[in-house]
Amino acid sequence: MRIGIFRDLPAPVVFCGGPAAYGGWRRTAGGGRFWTLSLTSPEAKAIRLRLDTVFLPPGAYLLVYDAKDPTERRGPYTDALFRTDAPFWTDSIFTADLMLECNLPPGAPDTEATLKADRIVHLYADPTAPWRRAADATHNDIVFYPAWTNTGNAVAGLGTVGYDGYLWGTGVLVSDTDDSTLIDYFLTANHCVRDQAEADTVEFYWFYQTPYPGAEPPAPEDVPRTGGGADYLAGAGTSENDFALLRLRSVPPAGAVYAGWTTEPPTNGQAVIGIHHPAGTRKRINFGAQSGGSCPSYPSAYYWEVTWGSGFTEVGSSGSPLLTESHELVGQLSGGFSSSTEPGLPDYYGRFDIAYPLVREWLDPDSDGDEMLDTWEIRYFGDPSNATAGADGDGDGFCNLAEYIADTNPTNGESFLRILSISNKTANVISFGSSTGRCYDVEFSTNLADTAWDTVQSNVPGQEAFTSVTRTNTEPAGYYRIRVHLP
Ligand SMILES: [Ca+2]
Ligand SMILES: [Ca+2]
Ligand SMILES: [Ca+2]
Repeated sequence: MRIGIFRDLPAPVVFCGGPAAYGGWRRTAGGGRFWTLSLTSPEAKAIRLRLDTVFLPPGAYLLVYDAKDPTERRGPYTDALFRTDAPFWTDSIFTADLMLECNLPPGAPDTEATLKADRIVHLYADPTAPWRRAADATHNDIVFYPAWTNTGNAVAGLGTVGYDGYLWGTGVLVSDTDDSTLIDYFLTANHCVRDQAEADTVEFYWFYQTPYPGAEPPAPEDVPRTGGGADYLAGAGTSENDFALLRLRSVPPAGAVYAGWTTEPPTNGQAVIGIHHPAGTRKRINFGAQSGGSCPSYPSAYYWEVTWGSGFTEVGSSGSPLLTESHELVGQLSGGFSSSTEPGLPDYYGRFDIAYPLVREWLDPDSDGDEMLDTWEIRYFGDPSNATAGADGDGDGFCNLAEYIADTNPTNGESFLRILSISNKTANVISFGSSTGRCYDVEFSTNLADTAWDTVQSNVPGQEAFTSVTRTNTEPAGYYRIRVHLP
């Protein structure tokens, strides 16, 4: 759903090495300098600004803020964020009067600051536009379905600078099967985020929902938002199952959760649930069934047809998750026909089981579930399911799973977790073979038969090749041992 349009600036603001024609440098109390640019887009609900070229000296940064309320600000944007091969879009500021500010630290030469701003996105303020329009009472507000509150907190509204303006959609954080990491994978429809250039611009709107029954729903500008864009990892267009898998570049707010998923196809007639932001409004929920039909305009092999018994979707719901009664994701909304007047017409969701082979390397990095990641099994055994956890093919006394945990080579009998040396001088320096992807605990005991050993140091990040830990008191004499674990 388009909720904003491009407006090119009457002339690009080019700012290269000096105050140019748009206002001079001013001094800050701290000895630095700053420069501001004021932009007005009448009737705008919000503005994003495209910076085509930016170079900033170390310590310099940009800010954008509401000219009428400077506390409404985003940034600082530093040089590390700007890329030479892609324009940078500032985060939305909900105002018609935007200020762009460039700050230089004391002593920084202004000849090193270069900036070109040439285009804005103007988000509609027209009250008849779908964005923030009056709530439609026939939608089911998720606040009245507490069993879905937690799963609903995986769902976010999505703002994307698309080819023809600012698009609104929905998407969902999805979990992966690797419990040792927490990575912010996000699934939406490909027609909401088509490629890396669009993913660079995405803003995620969290908890855009009625906080408790009877409460006023929040405005989109008042909910937590993550900017900074996303990495576009995988996707397929509408001629296939219309999905995009992203990885957020900024951490979502506390309280956001990760939806589980399944590749088990929902059977015809199986109950399914949709959670979405219809027409860019607050979060809603639908209840229906996988209805088994197909539509000529959707290649049926790639889509689930869904018919709602309660609720319906609208533009803006695109990309939203389809879930089973077990709260497991099975697809994402591409489009369809349900509406307020004809809620019983079907919708079409791209099938997650079809996307799975393309997203498995991120979401299911241990596809055979033996706790050894596919990448490791492929590296040493040539196939993601070739390693047998309990086998010890290289005969070093450590089974493959133990060698995986230690990140040692399971095909080399000389490679296994061990202490390399212990110095016995004024301090004991314990050196052991290690990997940068693992953490180590060093323990001490005077008696090998002890069940509880003293911790010398725990959670020591592994260095490349070997790591050393020092115990300063050398008395009493005793024994050391090393434990290894995933971070
Ligand atoms: Ca495995
Ligand atoms: Ca072994
Ligand atoms: Ca080995």
